[in-house]
Amino acid sequence: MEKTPSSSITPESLYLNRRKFIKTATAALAGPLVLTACDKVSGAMDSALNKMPDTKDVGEPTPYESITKHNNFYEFSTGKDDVWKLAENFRPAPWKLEVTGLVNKPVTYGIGSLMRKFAQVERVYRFRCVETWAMVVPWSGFPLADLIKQAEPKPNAKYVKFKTLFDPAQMPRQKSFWSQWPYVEGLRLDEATNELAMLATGIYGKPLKPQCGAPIRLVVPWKYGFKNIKSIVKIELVEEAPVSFWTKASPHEYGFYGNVNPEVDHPRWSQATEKRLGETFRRRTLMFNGYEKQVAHLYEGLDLRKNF
Ligand SMILES: Nc1nc2c(c(=O)[nH]1)N[C@H]1C(S)=C(S)[C@@H](COP(=O)(O)O)O[C@H]1N2
Ligand SMILES: [Mo]
Repeated sequence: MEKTPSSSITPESLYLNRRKFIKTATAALAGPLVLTACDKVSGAMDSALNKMPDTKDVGEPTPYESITKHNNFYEFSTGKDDVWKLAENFRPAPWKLEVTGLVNKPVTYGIGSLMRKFAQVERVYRFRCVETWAMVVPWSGFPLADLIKQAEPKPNAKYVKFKTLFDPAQMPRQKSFWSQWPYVEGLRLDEATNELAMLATGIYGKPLKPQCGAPIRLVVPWKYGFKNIKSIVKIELVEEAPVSFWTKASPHEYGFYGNVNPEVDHPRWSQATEKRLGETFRRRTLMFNGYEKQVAHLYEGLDLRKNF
């Protein structure tokens, strides 16, 4: 194998090399690269990588540089290109994630303990913002269902409510009265325990950057981006549907479900097509963002035109 100059080792080439490595099992050559890409969780990740869904039906993962430089994070900015800079000094450690509400076993985790307790997986998912930009992200983390099962929901628990950190000293736009902070999101319990839903702690095998929702965020790939709440401090099992940050801000534009649907337009723009970061052409939007097989059964009997 040719020796790769370290300057040309981008996160993507590391990642792709690592995947090739898993497929061909030439451990001796690719080993050091694997460890550089993913030093903290390499043991757990290596076994999880074997179960990773193939990327071919989602296309090439979006370059790390694009994923980390184009963001939506209103706690820092209403812009997209300046979030990474404004979030640079955000401290994601130490961190506590509280799991509480209608559960038999309420618990508070640190990030390290979460990563040790729950089997780590890596999943390459489509991601679709309601504003029509899109990307393909290789997330690492663990299934949300595992954390919920561990807490043992009580029979009257019907929804899961998620809350972002409230810390105006670190998240400057929380000082404004423009909206009600902290950012809140919610899922039905059966959505939250669907196999696709995950809590992500990394991208391309590296810990999440602040702008991407460090240290832990929700990933629900069949829903619009706003459901994918960042920098979570609290997960609460509740009886009533939580009112999301964006639903509160503009209820006729952002509903509880937020399922990707090419046939239900946003009141101000079409949802029929989307544009992946770095591409110049537009792709057709897919029903449930391409995850119809895994999630359509959750919405049987619901009028999808009304449940935007
Ligand atoms: N706490 C919080 N979570 C959030 C947001 C936000 O402003 N605050 N923006 C949402 C929206 S609209 C999108 S599209 C995604 C963007 O995720 P990304 O910046 O990692 O691409 O984060 C979602 N999660
Ligand atoms: Mo978004």
